[in-house]
Amino acid sequence: MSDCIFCKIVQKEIPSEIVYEDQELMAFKDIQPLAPVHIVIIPKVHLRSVNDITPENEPLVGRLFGVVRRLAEEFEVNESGYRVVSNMGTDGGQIVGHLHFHLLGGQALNARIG
Ligand code: D5M
Repeated sequence: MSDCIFCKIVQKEIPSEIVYEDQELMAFKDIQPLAPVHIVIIPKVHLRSVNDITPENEPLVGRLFGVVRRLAEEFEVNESGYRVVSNMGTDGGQIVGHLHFHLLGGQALNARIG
């Protein structure tokens, strides 16, 4: 998608602090961190949100969670704990319309949801 900021990050058209990349997946530091560890993990293919996950791309999303787990280890939050969030749509507070998962940790996070 030509006007998608995360597709531009995938294409390296805009800079980002990439912490993981393979053929299908990418992870980079969130530009507006809400916690000491705040990483955004995305599939490179442009899916708009969780609503776009189909049986065909479920294996990709499953692999994405393997990357989440490895990043949690690498950034040393796997023992202390962390949160994985995907915002969807208006009520979910989604700003960027490219499926992504936030990995948040490095401090005690507010337990409240919403
Ligand atoms: O939030 C989208 C998230 O994407 C938000 O936390 C900021 C982050 N963001 C936006 N632009 C960039 C760039 N260029 N680099 C890194 N992070 C970025 P959501 O509400 O989940 O849609």
